[in-house]
Amino acid sequence: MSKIDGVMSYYAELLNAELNKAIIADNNDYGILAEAMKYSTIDGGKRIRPILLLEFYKLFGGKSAEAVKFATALEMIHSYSLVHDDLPCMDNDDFRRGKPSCHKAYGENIAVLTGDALLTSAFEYASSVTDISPERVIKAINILASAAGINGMVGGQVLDILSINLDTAEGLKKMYALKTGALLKSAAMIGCVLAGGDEKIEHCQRYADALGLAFQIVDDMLDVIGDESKLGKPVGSDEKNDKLTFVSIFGMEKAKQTVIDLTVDAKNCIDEIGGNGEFLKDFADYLASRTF
Ligand code: GRG
Repeated sequence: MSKIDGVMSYYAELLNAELNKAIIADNNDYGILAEAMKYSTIDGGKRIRPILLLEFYKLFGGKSAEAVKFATALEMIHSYSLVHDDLPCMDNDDFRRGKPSCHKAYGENIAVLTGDALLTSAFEYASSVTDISPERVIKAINILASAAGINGMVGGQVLDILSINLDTAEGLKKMYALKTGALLKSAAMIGCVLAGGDEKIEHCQRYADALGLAFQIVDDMLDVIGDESKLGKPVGSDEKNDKLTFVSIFGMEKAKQTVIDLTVDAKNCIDEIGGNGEFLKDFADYLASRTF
């Protein structure tokens, strides 16, 4: 196993254990909801956002084991977005993370409620941190809420589903920055503020902006050249849905080169921060060359 695979499987275990703690139904009458929430979060996904959060926290000298609650909350919000995005009224996808999507397994009504409960429980879990200063926790919660809401992921989803200004490169990048980038950026920023590294927050934002755009371009590339069995979802959906993507606008070669350039920029930010950021640099390379 490569070093990066080892680190990722460590985080995967950690997140599975934390999600089990975070998702609890006090009453068995609605235990089905907890089951659907766990189905949609545990044992799946690359855990990119929690990894970024915890690695930035470490980079800035954070010591509290409770930071993992924020990492878990972030993953719950990300998972809620996937559950809702797969619904028939959105992308109508039957598979997610290699298994039937939540509404296929539990029905549409429970899938809507699963997303709702993941979103709200995420804030309950993050705000239960006790050994990080309340000022830092409030700041982090504000970053998380703002990244997830109208001026972040949900706003980006609206630009996407209503195809608002997606026929220009600028419009497309704006949609990516909100829909995909905002949550990734919040991971770096939350890690930074929880550890008290605020004076370097702009470097964290720049790293995450570059990484987020590269991540989305790779996603577009994989929709053309990816392997369905590795991705755990069908490929070719952008073309099928007549969606403009970075690849359809600029072509595959320019897309590849842009990912390389963005990755170099992300790694430069880590050098500018200083300290031991080797993992975050390796992670940028890893995400740029991902095949799933
Ligand atoms: C429906 C509120 C709402 C928002 C939807 C983020 C989003 C907005 C939808 C997700 C669908 C999607 C394909 C978005 C592009 C970003 C992306 C590639 C998400 C998948 O993230 P990964 O690769 O997923 O980190 P895993 O499964 O590894 O966690």
